[in-house]
Amino acid sequence: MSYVDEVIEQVVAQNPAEPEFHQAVKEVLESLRPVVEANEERYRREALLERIVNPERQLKFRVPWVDDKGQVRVNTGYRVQFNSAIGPYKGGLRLHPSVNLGIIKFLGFEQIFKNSLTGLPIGGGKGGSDFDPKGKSDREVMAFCQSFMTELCKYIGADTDVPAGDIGTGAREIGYLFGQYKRIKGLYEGVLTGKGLTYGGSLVRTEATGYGLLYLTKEMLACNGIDIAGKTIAISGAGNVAIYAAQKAEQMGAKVVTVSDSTGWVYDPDGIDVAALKEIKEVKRARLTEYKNYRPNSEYHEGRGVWSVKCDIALPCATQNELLLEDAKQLVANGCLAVAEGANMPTTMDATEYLQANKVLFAPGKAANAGGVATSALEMSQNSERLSWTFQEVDAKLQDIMVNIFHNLDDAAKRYGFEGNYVVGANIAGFEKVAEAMLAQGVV
Ligand code: NDP
Ligand code: 2IT
Repeated sequence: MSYVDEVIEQVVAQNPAEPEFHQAVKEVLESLRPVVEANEERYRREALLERIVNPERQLKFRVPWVDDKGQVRVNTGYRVQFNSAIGPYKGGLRLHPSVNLGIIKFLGFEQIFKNSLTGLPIGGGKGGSDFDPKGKSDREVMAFCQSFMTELCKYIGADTDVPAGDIGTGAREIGYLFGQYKRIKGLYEGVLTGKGLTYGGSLVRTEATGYGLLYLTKEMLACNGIDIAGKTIAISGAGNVAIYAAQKAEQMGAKVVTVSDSTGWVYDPDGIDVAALKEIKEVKRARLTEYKNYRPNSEYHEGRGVWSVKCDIALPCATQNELLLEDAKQLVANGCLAVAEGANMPTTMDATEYLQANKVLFAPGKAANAGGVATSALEMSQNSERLSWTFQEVDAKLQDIMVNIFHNLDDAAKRYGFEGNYVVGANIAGFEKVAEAMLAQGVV
């Protein structure tokens, strides 16, 4: 049996009931076959693949907190410190009722290669909890965050592990987490990114994932002779990534016609009103049913359906496995030219293969959404030098990083005879640096 197949088999056997983790490992290792085959003897002797699929450390802890009625509630907290070969662990904290160890491991595993692709010195990690911030008061969210950080603070630090936001963790949650870290540890350090601008945050971090997604998409299209201006875009999600993806798409002259949340989706033939979306989601923390009050010409539909709308470009920006084979078929039938993943692993493997087989340009999340973590690394740099850069400086660096990522994965794909396969390119380019660093550092 090939080394790749052996390790995939081991991962499935040793991590039962973690389908998302299996999926992420399979996708990466399948792409790495040409690299692994070229170095098989050495990698086997060094057990390189076994090491890369096993987190360096995984923490699971109890998070008790008191709700507004005086009832004690208990959630489970996680932090998976996956790989520190190229820098301190770095990755977000997801707060969503669906969170379990397998989901955090899939996200942490993806983060290793994504962070490597940014070209910045950050290792891979991820954390979170099954706590649901939706419908909770600010005080309840604070109580949860304080309890979560009371345990997490023992394991993180500006030079060891630097968490940030993800689904359900935005500016409010990062503020409460930072306050509690500082209070317990007595350290004013860049232990979290995505901080508010008055206490060490970086300009552009809020916008970075969505903006970065569009910078990379524009470059991918341009290198394939397509101009993004004038194109129709379908976006899923209505959170941090989706909002700023829509904003940048509009600035580039494209028209975004959809957004969605977990209950339904909006079709706005005149182009999504980003200011209205921001007010509904960022200020009121309300549902998308409200959108019609701002834009009477728009349609609201219950359930899922974003990918049934005719578009030139599809940007899944909500969550994992939200773009299925049947959706891919619909997109292809409607003449879609490109899919770029704002979310982590939003496209199933069979859907990805179908899109690629039908010549749809496909940018995988670990490249396309890397702008968020890249800007987090820029926030860490600013915290270290105790300076703040201007919006223009950070934005220019973000653009350079995204354009470089695209060319690195394009080049890696070409080097191994997979021209145009950006999934293979991203996995190989991300892996090469981490593998070299791991081998150089010996058996650790
Ligand atoms: P937010 O919490 O801001 O928004 C998430 C959006 O996706 C909401 O509209 C939410 O709807 C929807 N959503 C979440 N879970 C589900 C679900 N199970 N089914 C349907 N819809 C769902 O998160 P972000 O925008 O930050 O994150 C979105 C994606 O981007 C995630 O995959 C995340 O890992 C990834 N990402 C985020 C980065 C960041 O910097 N924030 C960086 C790189 C990747 P509802 O409100 O109804 O739950
Ligand atoms: O998935 C991701 O890259 C993030 N949620 C951002 C992580 C970070 O450390 O900024």
